[in-house]
Amino acid sequence: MSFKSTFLAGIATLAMSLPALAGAPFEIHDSYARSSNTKAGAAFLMIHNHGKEDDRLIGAASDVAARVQLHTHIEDDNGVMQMRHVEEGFIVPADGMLEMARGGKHIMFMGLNAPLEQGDFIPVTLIFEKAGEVEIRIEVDQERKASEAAGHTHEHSSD
Ligand SMILES: [Cu+2]
Repeated sequence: MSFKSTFLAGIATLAMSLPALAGAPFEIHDSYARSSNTKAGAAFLMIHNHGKEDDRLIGAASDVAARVQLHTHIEDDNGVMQMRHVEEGFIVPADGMLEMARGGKHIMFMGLNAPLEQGDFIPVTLIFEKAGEVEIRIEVDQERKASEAAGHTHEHSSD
């Protein structure tokens, strides 16, 4: 077991010992998943934090793929968008939201155990620093246009 997977397992154990999630102050919408090929896919969603404290999405897990990571896109020196694993995760600000949309932050599935089928709901566990684990199901929607991903996004880099 690599250092990283040991570390993540530690986080998961810690998260499970936290109180019930019914009290998690999150509202999740506009979630969907898609695959670019038979080996890799990604999920996008908006997480609103109605709580009074910032939280942080520190990981995600799913049995649909061998590895699940939090990724973002950044532009390299040549203006090419590159995916980057973000180990520290993403802040979900109090009274604000974390936006994971095409061309930006996303949950990455690497090593899909089976191709993602249109209309399927895949189980994903979101792991938060404070709220612990939140289990959701994300619909596979290969046809979703990037612009529909976020009704209230402003600017969008190319997909
Ligand atoms: Cu990615």
